[in-house]
Amino acid sequence: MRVLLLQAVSTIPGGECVYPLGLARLAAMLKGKHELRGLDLNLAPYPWPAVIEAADGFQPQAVCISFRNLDPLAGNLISFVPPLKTLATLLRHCAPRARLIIGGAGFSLFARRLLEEVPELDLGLIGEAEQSLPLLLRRLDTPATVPGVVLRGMKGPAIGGRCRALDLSALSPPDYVVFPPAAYQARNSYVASMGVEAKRGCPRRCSYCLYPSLQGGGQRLFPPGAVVDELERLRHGYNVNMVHFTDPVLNQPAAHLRAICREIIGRGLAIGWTGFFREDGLTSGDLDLYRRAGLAALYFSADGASEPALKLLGKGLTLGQIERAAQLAAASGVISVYHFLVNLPCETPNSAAQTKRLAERILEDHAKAGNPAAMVFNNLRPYPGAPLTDSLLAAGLLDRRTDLLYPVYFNPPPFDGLRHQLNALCTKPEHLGLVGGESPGVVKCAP
Ligand code: B12
Repeated sequence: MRVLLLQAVSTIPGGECVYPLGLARLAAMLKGKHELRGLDLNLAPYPWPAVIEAADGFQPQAVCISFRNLDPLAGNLISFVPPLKTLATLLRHCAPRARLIIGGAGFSLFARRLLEEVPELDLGLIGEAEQSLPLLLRRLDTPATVPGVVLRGMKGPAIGGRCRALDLSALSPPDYVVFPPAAYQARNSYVASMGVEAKRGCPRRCSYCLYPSLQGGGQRLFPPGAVVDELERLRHGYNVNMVHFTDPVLNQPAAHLRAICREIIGRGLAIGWTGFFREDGLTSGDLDLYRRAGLAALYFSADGASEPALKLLGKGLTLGQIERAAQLAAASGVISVYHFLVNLPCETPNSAAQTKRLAERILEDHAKAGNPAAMVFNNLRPYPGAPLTDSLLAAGLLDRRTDLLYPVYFNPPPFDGLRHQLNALCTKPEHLGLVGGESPGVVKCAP
């Protein structure tokens, strides 16, 4: 079968571009059995003519659309659902006989709703699709028998998570032929465009986060040797020198990341990498090992920046642990980026003061070390099914009529300006290490 793998619009024009790792994983499972073609609308200068060209030139029998992002977050109010509708309408017109199949994280979060919203789509698959998509392509006449399939009008929860978590040892490494990595190199100024998986799933139950429903509630680890094989393949086969580990939390379990680092060092592999780290359990010894293995930037996402916020979000972290991790990160010399959510429903003058104090301490520790910190403050984007969203609805703090498919942020007065006040803190010259000490020269937050 001729199968077009299509990455839907997932970034704003000129925005950071991420390699379509999900589709590369699916391509690896489909190659040899189907004729494959790839199209990433985020690379095409004019996406719609590129869709028409692919439909006319390739005449796909199935189009597999990866709908990764619903919206760009970070306070943006635009939605990627309208371009998805345009895409589906265009495909229906140019490839009338092709089956339009949708999947990806954005789809899995709103599966049934998106099928209603975009009637041109035929069906969708929630969750990891390495096994279900090949099966679906064999059973297009009896799709209801495929695990994870979502058909229009089907009853059941809109949120994913009902799929059995895959056995990772049954997966083939990503295919880099359909989407050549070269097209993604050197495009971004902030994020490493190539992603590598060291694990899937998250055992934490943070009240605002749906990662466990997307990838499962336990951690499934790729063997360290296989992870480093992948890094090696990217480095030597595709000249990739920087990757981002896509794990929800990279440094837990700690022994797994340590084993990966030792393997990188043992093989003498020179590749930079970034990832999201938990603050608890971070040690200077581990940071030193990570740095020697190529760690280029530490991303933290404690999200809560006051004791009440950490408790409300269910982070299982204390302010002390966050400060301690920040001191270690500052001293390590590694670029560090801290993400926080502010003006949560527990915000009071006291919690806002705690947040400001924490931010100042982190900035000061970093400035003193000559390693300026980058801090990102956002507001909560509630998702249906998250326990925190349910409690906001129950308390009447979120109107039940609010359509959560489109970007909505919880940011009521009187702390609705807090995010901006805190963001301004980070650009003070002394916090950038530009006055009162040795200038670090370059002020840049990520590779
Ligand atoms: C790692 C990650 C990042 C990294 C990516 C680094 C890199 N170079 O790859 C960074 C930190 C840079 C990042 C940035 C962003 N991200 Co992000 N990211 C993730 C994360 C944690 C994992 C994604 C991943 O690569 N998984 C591994 C691959 C293999 O899985 P996958 O893509 O999901 O594909 C599988 C399935 O979805 C399915 N599938 C995929 N496509 C298709 C297609 C079909 C037809 C089918 C049947 C199945 C299918 O099968 C695949 C194989 O199993 C997810 C959350 C999560 N746990 O999923 C958020 C997530 C996808 N990101 C999200 C968002 C919003 C963003 C940003 C907009 C945030 C921002 N403001 O910067 C940007 C956008 C970047 C971009 N241009 O796309 C949201 C999307 C939902 C939403 N609200 O829109 C998520 C779900 C997190 C969240 N907040 O809930 N992200």
